[in-house]
Amino acid sequence: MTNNEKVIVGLGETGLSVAKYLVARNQKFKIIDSRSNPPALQSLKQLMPEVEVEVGELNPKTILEASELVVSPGLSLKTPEIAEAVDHGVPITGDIDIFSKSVTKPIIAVTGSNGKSTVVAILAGILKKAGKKFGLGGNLDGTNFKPALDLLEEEEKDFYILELSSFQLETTKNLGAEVAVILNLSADHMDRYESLEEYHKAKLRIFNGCKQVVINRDDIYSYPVTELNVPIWDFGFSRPGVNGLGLLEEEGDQYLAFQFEKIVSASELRIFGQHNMSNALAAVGLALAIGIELDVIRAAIKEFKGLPHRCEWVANVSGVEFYNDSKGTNVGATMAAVEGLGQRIDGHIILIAGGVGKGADFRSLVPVINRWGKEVILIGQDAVEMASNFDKDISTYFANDMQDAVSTALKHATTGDAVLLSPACASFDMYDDFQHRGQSFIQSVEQLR
Ligand code: UMA
Ligand code: ADP
Repeated sequence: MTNNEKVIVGLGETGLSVAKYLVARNQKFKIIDSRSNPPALQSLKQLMPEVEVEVGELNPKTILEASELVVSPGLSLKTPEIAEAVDHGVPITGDIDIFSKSVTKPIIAVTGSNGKSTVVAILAGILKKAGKKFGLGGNLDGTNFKPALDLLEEEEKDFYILELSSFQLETTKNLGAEVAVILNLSADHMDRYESLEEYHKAKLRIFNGCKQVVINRDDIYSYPVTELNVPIWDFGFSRPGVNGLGLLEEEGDQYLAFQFEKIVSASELRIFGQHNMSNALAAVGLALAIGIELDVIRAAIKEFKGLPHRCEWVANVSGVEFYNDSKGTNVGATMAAVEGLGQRIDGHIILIAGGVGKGADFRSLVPVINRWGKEVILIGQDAVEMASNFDKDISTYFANDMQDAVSTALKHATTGDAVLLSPACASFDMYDDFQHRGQSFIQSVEQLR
């Protein structure tokens, strides 16, 4: 028996954006959140005081009687109350699903374990240079942040760039993107998914109904698993072929290239590391797919300076460089950051890592630490668990807090070494979010001077 009312599950940023969207369309709904004081409660009370809200638990009755559940990305569909509703045939949707049904302009959709924000930011720079009107939203953070549905309340755009998490894709049925990409896949969120396959399956939903695909030649997980009869663009580190982006070597220099045409030399990029070359190539592929001229792309790529908290240079203290990669929240990200920085410096890396491990297998970090690292300083909830995965010959220290970690790192460094914060973990045991953690690192480094 339904009460013919939609129920928004979750009153965070997403829940609030869905509420605004439904109110603007005169639709009746309720909101429910298991937290007693969900983050967007005050905003909701101010903006839409008439909306009925239940907090403190997910009342099964409310959920089972819903005409449809609009589930926020932070909640797994396996949450018992939601799973029960699914079993009873209550329809499930999410903000991106709603967005895809309302939008009338092309979507450029980006997912992957790492590099999403960097790629959408490069693409945004390209579209800006091309004079296009675009909305940028989805799973972003900080100043770039806008839940997707909020974009529909703005003036009309030529394109929508969406950064999408696997969580958002779980509730998205037929995105119908103009072009979609899975940048790469490595283990993340293993506290939510039973296996890498389950996580991959969520990501693959990005291709549903898409008109063009960009694939990463170097990552088999980026390929659609079902035959899609649509144009394919590919990127990777090898020489590019037809419709391909890749690297060309010429007289000792390396160039990012489209087919046989050089775009920029690697040394002209302001972002470093192989992973960022991969990100730049992916962004070029997406831009070409929507018909942007190569000259515009070239100019924008050269200007992109990188986002804060992603392999960001902080300071040089007594000949030691400090880098903030607080957004390195999984093992794959930290591997890329260590490798990228290791290739750039003469000395070795002292890595500051740790936090909430999300069920990750930290053994994969060992080879890059052995190759580029000097020692590891661990902080946070899963520090001991992380250390138990490392070889005995990796010097490991435990620090009480960020200040302790940073000063210990400096003590152990010599000129030419670099200290890198790239935690391979989520931050919420010690901080509000990764920006807060990055700021704490920056402040701790400043106190060394
Ligand atoms: N929660 C409850 N009870 C509820 C509802 C939520 O405990 O009833 C918890 C969730 O388990 C989660 C937290 O509250 O731990 C936030 O969940 P939410 O769905 O309310 O989150 P939003 O505020 O709507 O933010 C979400 C994304 N967050 C997540 O998916 C966890 C934001 O991505 C995104 O910017 C925003 O929607 C708008 O699209 C952030 C993120 O951390 C950056 N994403 C993860 C990542 O990048 O690794 C996926
Ligand atoms: P996301 O939005 O997917 O989290 P970001 O662009 O914010 O990705 O980058 C987060 C971190 O992931 C970076 O700080 C870096 O450590 C790592 N990273 C970025 N791009 C890649 C990539 N293409 N492959 C592997 N790791 C990457």
